[in-house]
Amino acid sequence: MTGKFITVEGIEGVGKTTNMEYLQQLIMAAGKELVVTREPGGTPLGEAIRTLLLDPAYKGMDPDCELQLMFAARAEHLDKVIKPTIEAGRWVLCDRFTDATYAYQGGGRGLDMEKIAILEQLVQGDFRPDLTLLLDVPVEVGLARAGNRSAPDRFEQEQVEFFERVRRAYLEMAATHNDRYRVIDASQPLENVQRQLDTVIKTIL
Ligand code: T5A
Repeated sequence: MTGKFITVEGIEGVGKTTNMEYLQQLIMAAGKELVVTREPGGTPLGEAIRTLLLDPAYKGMDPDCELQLMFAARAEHLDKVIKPTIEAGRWVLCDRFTDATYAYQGGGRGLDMEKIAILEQLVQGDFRPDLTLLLDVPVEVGLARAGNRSAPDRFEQEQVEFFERVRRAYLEMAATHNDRYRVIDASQPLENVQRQLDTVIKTIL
């Protein structure tokens, strides 16, 4: 039996990291073996690519270069971590995946969605998440939460309008792919967010 592939998405500061820990507890409490990972990253090579992608020294990186680095890291991640884990019957919980590319490089940077779809097909074939949890908050809430931390990375230095486009792209994808997407109102206090996550995870368990 193969495992499940669950992804967590949203703009900066929605609470992905905070809620990944909670999701991990829920899934493991149900007796599932689970690997928790993230994108860009998840492998030694992917983490090296992540460092390049987030480094403010590369402000102004060509958007096509950014796009292809995302998929380069993803190809390695799929080959070394995601697919072998799922094939072994274990579950994978991933902080961001290809929907982030549609939202950030497509929505945010304005790259052609068709170009992203071609790379998606090339790197993934028909492989898609079983469940995508979109943590949604108004941009000003997410940025205020994210802003309480250390120095901003290359993406966090973008303007509010960029994140408005990212959020809009996520919500459009959630409407289009409503078979696998669940939208969580992450502007609520943490215990309410976790209650929503409980309900969704029970359906897949
Ligand atoms: N990217 C990634 C692309 O452009 N294309 C791609 O294809 C991919 C895969 C990666 C960057 O790469 C880009 C997108 C990103 O910019 P990242 O580290 O994955 O970066 O993403 P970030 O969004 O930067 O992660 P953050 O750490 O900023 O946000 P989180 O994890 O969503 O937020 P978290 O959990 O750290 O919470 C932020 C603060 O809010 C509080 C927390 O305690 C914390 O202080 N908080 C709440 N406060 C009140 N109420 C709640 N309900 C709260 N939930 C959390």
